[in-house]
Amino acid sequence: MIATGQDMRSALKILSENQRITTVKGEVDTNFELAAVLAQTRDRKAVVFENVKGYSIPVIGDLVDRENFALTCGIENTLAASLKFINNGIENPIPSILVNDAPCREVVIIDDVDIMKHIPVTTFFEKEAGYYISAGLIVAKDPETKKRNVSMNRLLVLGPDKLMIGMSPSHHLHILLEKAKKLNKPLEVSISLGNHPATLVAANAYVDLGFDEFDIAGGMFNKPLGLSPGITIDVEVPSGSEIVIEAEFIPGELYEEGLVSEFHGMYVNYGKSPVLRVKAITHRKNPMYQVILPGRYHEHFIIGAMAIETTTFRHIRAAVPRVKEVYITEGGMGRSHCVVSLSNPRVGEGQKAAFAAFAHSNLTKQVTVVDDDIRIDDAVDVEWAIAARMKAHRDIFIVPGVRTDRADAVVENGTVSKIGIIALREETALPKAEIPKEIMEKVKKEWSTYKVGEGSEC
Ligand SMILES: Cc1cc2nc3c(=O)[nH]c(=O)nc-3n(C[C@H](O)[C@H](O)[C@H](O)COP(=O)(O)O)c2cc1C
Ligand SMILES: [Mn+2]
Repeated sequence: MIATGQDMRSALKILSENQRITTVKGEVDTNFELAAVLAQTRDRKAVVFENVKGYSIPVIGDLVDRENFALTCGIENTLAASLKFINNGIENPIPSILVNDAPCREVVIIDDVDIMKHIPVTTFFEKEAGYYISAGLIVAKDPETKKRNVSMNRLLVLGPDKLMIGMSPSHHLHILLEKAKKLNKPLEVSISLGNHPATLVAANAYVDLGFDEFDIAGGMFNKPLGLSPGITIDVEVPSGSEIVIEAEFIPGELYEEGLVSEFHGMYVNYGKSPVLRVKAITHRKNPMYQVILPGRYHEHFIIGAMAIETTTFRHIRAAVPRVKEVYITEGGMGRSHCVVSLSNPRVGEGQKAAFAAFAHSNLTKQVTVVDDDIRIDDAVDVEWAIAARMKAHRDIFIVPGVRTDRADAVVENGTVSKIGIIALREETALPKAEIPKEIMEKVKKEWSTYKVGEGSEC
């Protein structure tokens, strides 16, 4: 039996019960049209495309935003709650278990594999090379240690059983491929499509090589993630996956990708990338296909942002125990800009926290440090701290030439300049003008009795 509550279907059920799903009944084309609908929805509800031209499989988009994550993980929709929840998954990981009854194996296709025939793969941006699978969890095993690794990588369809896979040289999957090459061993990968928001965020956690990201998902669910063994390869996937592609790297084969969108919303050209040969496709009965609109769109940001802010929090905490919260902003595309709050920091701890954040994530290049009275996921509050507490000549520092990821928008020779903005209160700061705390609390508690704009919340 699949443990309940770990698959995309159970997440969709919760979203549906909470009116967090938009159903698109009209026919949409996989050629750009589906992407255009996702690009123009504004309420951040999950979108179910029921009528996809040429396919009988529905497509799910925009599964994850912060509210959807909170609902499907059973937590409050606050930064504090999500940090605590994801951090618990990393701090108390639970190893996955193999389960016998795997819905994702209900239908098995081995002999006539044809990706485009079985899966409604879409195109996204005009100048890209073609059809991309964007929501796949890539599962691989270290050829030396056999430890599992899970990540998300774009896959470009090259033929009925061929996919190109894009991966940053700094990521673990790339390291595993290099190891396999050295050992002259093939590297197998299972691609899991259609997953619970918690599993998607777990896959994006910046943890050490050898730390199985599925164990983080188990820690978040507080029960082991149920996995199903591969059919043609020795790599497992979540048993509740909607669709699974089993593949292996073709030794030495590379494909010139051309332009591809990045999280900053612009095209980049990364040159050649490795190619996979697909050995099997399996799926649930009546499967659904998940799409994440890549580029500069919110789901792409948020999945990464929620993972990165939690691991950044852990990294800062090791250096500055007074850290309260960490937020990765949407303006910074869920990657580049980070806001940190500290409780009663000592002199110089703001700078220390900024350096810890820079060091943790290649892509974090702006860190703003504020006190714990600031709501760091509120851009106006953060700007207030900068306006009211920062002295620019003293509190801004720039570190040029820091090694970064190739994906940064202004990367130069593999490096970027990082900026720290310390917007902390000085002891001599003007006192904050505040309404008495007990009256504020009383009004909050008795809010409904004031009949302020009937139905509004305080
Ligand atoms: C929707 C989405 C798509 C992504 N696509 C890629 C990609 O194509 N290439 C890549 O290197 N990283 C991509 N990432 C980021 C990695 O999955 C992420 O950094 C992960 O933590 C890397 O894991 P690893 O170091 O264990 O390989 C993507 C992230 C998201 C949320
Ligand atoms: Mn990893």
